[in-house]
Amino acid sequence: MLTLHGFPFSNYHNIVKHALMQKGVPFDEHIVYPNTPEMLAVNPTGKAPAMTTEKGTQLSESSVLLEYLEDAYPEHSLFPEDVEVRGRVRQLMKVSELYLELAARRLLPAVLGNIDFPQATLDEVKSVLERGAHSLTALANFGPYLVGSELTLADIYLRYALAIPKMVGPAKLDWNVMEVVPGLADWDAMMASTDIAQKIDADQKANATEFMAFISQPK
Ligand SMILES: N[C@@H](CCC(=O)N[C@@H](CS)C(=O)NCC(=O)O)C(=O)O
Repeated sequence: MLTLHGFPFSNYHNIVKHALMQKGVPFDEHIVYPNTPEMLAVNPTGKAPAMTTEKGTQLSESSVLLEYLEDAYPEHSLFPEDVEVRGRVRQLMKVSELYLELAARRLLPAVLGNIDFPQATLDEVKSVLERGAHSLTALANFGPYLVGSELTLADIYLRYALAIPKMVGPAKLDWNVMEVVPGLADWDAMMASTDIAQKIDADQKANATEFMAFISQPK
């Protein structure tokens, strides 16, 4: 059986876990924390998540894992049939990663570690986040999913890519992505209401104490 390596507090881990559950692909969840010898043994970057496929190949990078799952398990596809719409799904995933998740992640130490950042960094992060929010507004149709009536990988990716912007925006930038993108709050509530999202959120909550203990250990 396929193994997903990572930890349930991780938003990137949860993107892949959600896709596996949505596709109905059986998997073992191997709880392992970043940059440990155990993680480095399955992923040279040391980051979560990683995957050992049924044939024993070790892969990493959440978007690569999603593409692999679509190739290896084409049934219950999370990509639309139409290649033009598929392109839009990939565009939304990339925008979510580059201009929302990664930008906001820069300020995670400001929230979790209460570390002060120079105003220039805060301004720079906010301007990238605004670019992401503007792009989302232009590209998503919320009908009710991001590209229409069917759930796609773009919805799954964005749900977890928003975790850190939702946290750091209001706390450090006086800015809230949920308020600036019309339709996003309703979409988010719809995404959170599914059995799969609720299971993932419950697993994340249950992992919080152990993860916080892991990151507060002296390295
Ligand atoms: N580009 C990677 C990012 C994964 C990532 O940043 N994972 C976090 C956990 S949410 C991590 O392992 N961080 C540890 C580190 O950056 O050293 C992906 O898409 O899988």
